[in-house]
Amino acid sequence: MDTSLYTKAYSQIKTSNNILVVTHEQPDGDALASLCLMAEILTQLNKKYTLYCYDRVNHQYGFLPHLNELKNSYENFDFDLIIVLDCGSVERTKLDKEILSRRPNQLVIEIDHHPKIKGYADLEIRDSAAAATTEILYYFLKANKIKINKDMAGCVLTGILTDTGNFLYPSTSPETINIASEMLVNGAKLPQIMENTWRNKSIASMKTWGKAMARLKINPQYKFGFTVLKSEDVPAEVTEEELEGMSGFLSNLNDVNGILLLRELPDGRIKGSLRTSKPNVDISKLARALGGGGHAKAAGFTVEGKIEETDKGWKII
Ligand SMILES: [Mn+2]
Repeated sequence: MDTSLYTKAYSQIKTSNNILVVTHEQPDGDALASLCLMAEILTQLNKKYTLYCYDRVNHQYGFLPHLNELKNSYENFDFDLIIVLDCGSVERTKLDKEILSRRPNQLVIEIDHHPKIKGYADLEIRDSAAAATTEILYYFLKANKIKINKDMAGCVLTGILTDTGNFLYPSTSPETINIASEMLVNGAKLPQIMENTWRNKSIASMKTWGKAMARLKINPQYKFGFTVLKSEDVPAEVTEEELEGMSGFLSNLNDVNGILLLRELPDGRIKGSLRTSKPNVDISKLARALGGGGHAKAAGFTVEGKIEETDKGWKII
């Protein structure tokens, strides 16, 4: 990565006065940790900023600094700089109309590790080999000689751990491990992160995972594992976050090219999560063919419909 992009982005931030920092809908640990890390950088610079996410956030991430400042509304769209973090596409901000029709004096910086879909930012920092957006932000901190405090270190490590399934996914590189180790030295609290992001499953969510696992089947022709969760399988108290790691866990299944988890959402749509641990399989191609997107090893899509059981198996109607 060309470090001049990092220094350019930092100078742009320093000359801006009213900054919007935004991440994707249904945010995960990396999305929120990136947002909070940027908030900490802006706080150190004494900048006026708004942290925005379309969806409300579960309290489990309350340990991240600045998370209590997160809003799902804003007063006026008169920002002079918009920083988009961890969004595979501009649509995932749910502010795409505002961002795409921005005034000439409104600049957009995009920092992301998803494969490129369509350019829209004035300055794009993209590294699809990075394990997390916070990994890219680590290089941003280094390139700009920003002192990494405990809070920043915690954010970088949270993004890395949640986006690699605690170093299990193939996106984990030697650099990822080195950065994580450096963050521990800088004061990141590993036990606190693990308690809140991993050892946080309720009995209701464990039983829901159990239902999905009990139904797991393998398609012998494609060597593909798949399972479904109907909306009645998921009790209301089970949060989106508690179901988050399930597809990653299912990808531990041996001798398959990948897995698919189909889950009915309360709003009448079906969410498909695709995972693979095979180095030569790019699962995002399948996700894109189904109208979704994502990474080579972890991708997904959403379709309208319901899941029905037939004698031949599960069917989307
Ligand atoms: Mn991410």
